[in-house]
Amino acid sequence: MKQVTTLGQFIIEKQNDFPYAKGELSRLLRDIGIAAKIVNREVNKAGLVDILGDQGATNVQGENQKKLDVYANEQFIAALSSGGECCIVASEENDDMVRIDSEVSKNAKYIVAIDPLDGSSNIDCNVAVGTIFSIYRRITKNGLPTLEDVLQKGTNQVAAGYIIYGSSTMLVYTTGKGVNGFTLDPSIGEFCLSHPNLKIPEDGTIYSINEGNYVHFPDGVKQYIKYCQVEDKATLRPYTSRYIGSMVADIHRSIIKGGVFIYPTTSSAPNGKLRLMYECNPMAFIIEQAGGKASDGFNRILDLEVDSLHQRSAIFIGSEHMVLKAEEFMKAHSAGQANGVVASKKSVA
Ligand code: P6P
Repeated sequence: MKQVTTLGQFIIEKQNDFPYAKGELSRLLRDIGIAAKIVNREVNKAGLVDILGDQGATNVQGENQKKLDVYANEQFIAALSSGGECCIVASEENDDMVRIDSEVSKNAKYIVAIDPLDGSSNIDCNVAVGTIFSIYRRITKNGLPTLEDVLQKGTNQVAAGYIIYGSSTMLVYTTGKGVNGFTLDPSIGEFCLSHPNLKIPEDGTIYSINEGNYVHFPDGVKQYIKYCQVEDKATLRPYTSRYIGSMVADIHRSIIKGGVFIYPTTSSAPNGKLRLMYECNPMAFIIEQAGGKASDGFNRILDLEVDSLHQRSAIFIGSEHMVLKAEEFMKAHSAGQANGVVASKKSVA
């Protein structure tokens, strides 16, 4: 009988990786795992329960909030509030940061940035969606936590992870010592270690980008797409194109099979579409820990200055050799944008 290691057991076992840890991070990760199981239950029956369709409200992104978005946001914030280890939540679904003022959290030392249900536009057509989270240590030492505690560079993350609600439900996370994947076993209601020490292939043959935006892409991206499509047996081209429209699913596939996911700047999204705090930074931390690479086409994602909660960034992320090749095309054909990309971060919407 194969030994089953649950997420809870694994977290406790790995706690020794942090000699000064007193269990707070372990409890925080456990709280996230509990909320993930609750959200999973609703995602898996979304078609049956009247939580589909637009809530009618719109979030700070101006996107219609689907009820499952709202539900997932509420569940994660509730779990983080009751767990007592988190003092602020920065969520895609909330215009401003959410201070956790509960009695148990007043001395909490962690900040969580979260996209509670990424890819939610796919919910109604039963395509994989996900949750993405990023964990930082509080910087300020006393008084109420402030925006300074939240707007930290990606290199300051102490942990990051995602949950993918797909053909199975998986939780994948890192605390800076490798990446591990856990598959939810519904028969026992536990996330069980299924993908220990995940590593992304250093090369791949799958490129993932919304080619519907082709005319609006930087020239470097257009040239890279053409490179992917050229017949060249020695380099296994033409590559395969796969685009789910759910970042978590496209990046999870890249980790398992190898590949590159690109969401560049476009004319309608001059700073990129994806959010630096709760989409790009956590995914970049995970991918680098799995041996891959993540940039905005020029600069390492984890090194980017964070100026605002909902700051956007271009992202080129996945197998190291594929990201490097795409960056070569950006340098050769869109070098002028390099400064623009960095400069535009200062004027982020
Ligand atoms: P587009 C989903 O809305 C999301 O935030 C990511 O999960 C996904 O990769 C991207 O947007 C899809 O955007 O413009 O291709 O539909």
